[in-house]
Amino acid sequence: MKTASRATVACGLFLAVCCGSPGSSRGEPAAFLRISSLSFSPVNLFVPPGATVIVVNDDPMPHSVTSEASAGAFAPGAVGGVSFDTGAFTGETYFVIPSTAPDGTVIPYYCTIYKGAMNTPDGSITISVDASL
Ligand SMILES: [Cu+2]
Repeated sequence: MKTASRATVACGLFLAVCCGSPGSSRGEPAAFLRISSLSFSPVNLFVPPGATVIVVNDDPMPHSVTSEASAGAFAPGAVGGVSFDTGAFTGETYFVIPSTAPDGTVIPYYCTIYKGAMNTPDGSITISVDASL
C-alpha cells in the first residue's frame, strides 16, 4: 500500500508540471507542425523517438500529413519501419512517432488530398535523439 500511494503522489506531480502542451492529453512534450495557406511549417521537422507531433490546420479545407516511402511518391509508405497518417482533418490532430524509430531516419510526408498542388508538396520528419521538444 505504501508503494501505491507513493506512485499516486509522483504521478500527480508529473501531471502538474508537464501538462502545458495543448492537445497532448498524456502530458508529454510535443512538437508542432502547422499547415497554413497550403504550406507545411516547418517543412523539415526534427523530433526525438517517441515524440508526439501535434498538427494544426489553419486552412478552412482539410489536409493530411501522411508518410511516404520517398519524396514525391504521393502514396502512403514507410521509411525504416516508421509511418504515420493523420487522415484528412481540419482543426487539430496528432500522431506519435514510435519510441523505436531509428536515429537519423528521414521520413518524407505529403497531403493525400492536394498532393503536388500543395505549396510545399513534400515535407519531412527527421528522427534525431538530439532533437528537443
Ligand atoms: Cu493539403
